[in-house]
Amino acid sequence: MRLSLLAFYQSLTVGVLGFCVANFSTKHACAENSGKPNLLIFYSDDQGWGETGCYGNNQIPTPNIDALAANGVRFTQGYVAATYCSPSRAGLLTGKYPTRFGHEFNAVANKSGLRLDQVTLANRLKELGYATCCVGKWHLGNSEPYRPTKRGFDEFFGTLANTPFFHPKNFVDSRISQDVREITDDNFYTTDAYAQRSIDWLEKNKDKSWFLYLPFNAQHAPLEAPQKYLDRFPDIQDQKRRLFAAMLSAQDDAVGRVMTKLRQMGQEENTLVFYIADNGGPTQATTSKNGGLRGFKMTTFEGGPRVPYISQWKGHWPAGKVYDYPVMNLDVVPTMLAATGNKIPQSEQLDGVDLAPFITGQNSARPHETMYWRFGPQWAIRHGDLKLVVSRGGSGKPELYDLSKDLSESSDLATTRPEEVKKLQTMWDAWSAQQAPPSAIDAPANQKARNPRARQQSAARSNDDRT
Ligand SMILES: [Ca+2]
Repeated sequence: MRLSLLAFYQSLTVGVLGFCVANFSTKHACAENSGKPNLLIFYSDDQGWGETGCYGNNQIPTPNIDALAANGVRFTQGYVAATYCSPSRAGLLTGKYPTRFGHEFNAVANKSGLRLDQVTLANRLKELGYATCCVGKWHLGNSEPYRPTKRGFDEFFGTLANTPFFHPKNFVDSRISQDVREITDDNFYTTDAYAQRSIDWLEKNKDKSWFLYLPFNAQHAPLEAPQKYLDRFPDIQDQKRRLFAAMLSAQDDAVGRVMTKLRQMGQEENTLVFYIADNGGPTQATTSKNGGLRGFKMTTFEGGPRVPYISQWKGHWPAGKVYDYPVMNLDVVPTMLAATGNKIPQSEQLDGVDLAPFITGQNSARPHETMYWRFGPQWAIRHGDLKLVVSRGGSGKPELYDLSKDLSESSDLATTRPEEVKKLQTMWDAWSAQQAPPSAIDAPANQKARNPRARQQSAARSNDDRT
């Protein structure tokens, strides 16, 4: 079964790429000054559902992120298909549940990367003639075949995995070479540098149709910020919170700098923008709050997968709209492809949908009647407003919540509504049976080594994966 599935995906990849290559020269010519929309994704790291002004944070001003919502659509129930970094990115860039292809844990990125038979959004757009660039934290594989420039991006400027903000690790600037390089400049701060590099790349590619993917490492640990951002928050006494505020403020500035560049280029109306966080806030580690939701990053309670989710497309999307039906990060690929005038064949079985008809009101139904999550022993299904969930921090048994009345998942209905528990359990079991087994599993800390020093190193590695 696995062999036939693999063969299917390989033939699909060859077929899709072959079709695109056959049409490449024509489409590439069309992409220059074609008027096709530019595409921009801001992907924030570990930013809880409550952590921007437009999602209720009144402590840390985020005027530039809020402006995206004011000029576009703010989704109150925006989800990611996985509750931590690498699988979330795998879902974003493929439009498929990452569990479909075994990308259930961060360990995949550490041991290999996003499976090579998976087509990324950048692959698709590059074959349509788009200029493509990834600036920021990749986290879909360190070794060369898995790096951004082998996955559809013309250029990459950023880190291959988690990193400090100063003197970043695993840093690559593909303009210079594909090799990991050391950053010796003490003033290099990833968030600021990513904004500058994005602006430079946009200037260089302003006459083309372009796709810029900007996955910040803010606000992932470690908490680090230049003094100029810390100085904006003299009244926050909790130093951890003050650092977080500075990091978010820096990221908001970066969003503002990129959007200002679009306006200067006269391209804001011709650019479809998404702003999404990769998973919920790990509140204890970084203070990132989840707006009253239960759970955190790496749990299947709402605080894990529900995130800030905004889209702006001036002149196409309504301005200042609040959209309340659930959407997912898996919807970005089909929405962006549709915006270019292209469709992804149904045979590819993407899990995301084109959001355009839902945003414009052409379709008043839910984009997703049912959503699924699997994260090791934790899992969840949301069908309509009912959610059946097994999550870290819960009872260990499936719990049933009505999210339309119980946003904080505090009143378990499992014992009073057993028929619905059974129905949702059956649906999730059927979905889970269609998913691939994890291709690499996160090793629990302390199980790899016998001597204390090696055990310590093993635990550190594992914690790095998990945070
Ligand atoms: Ca993350």
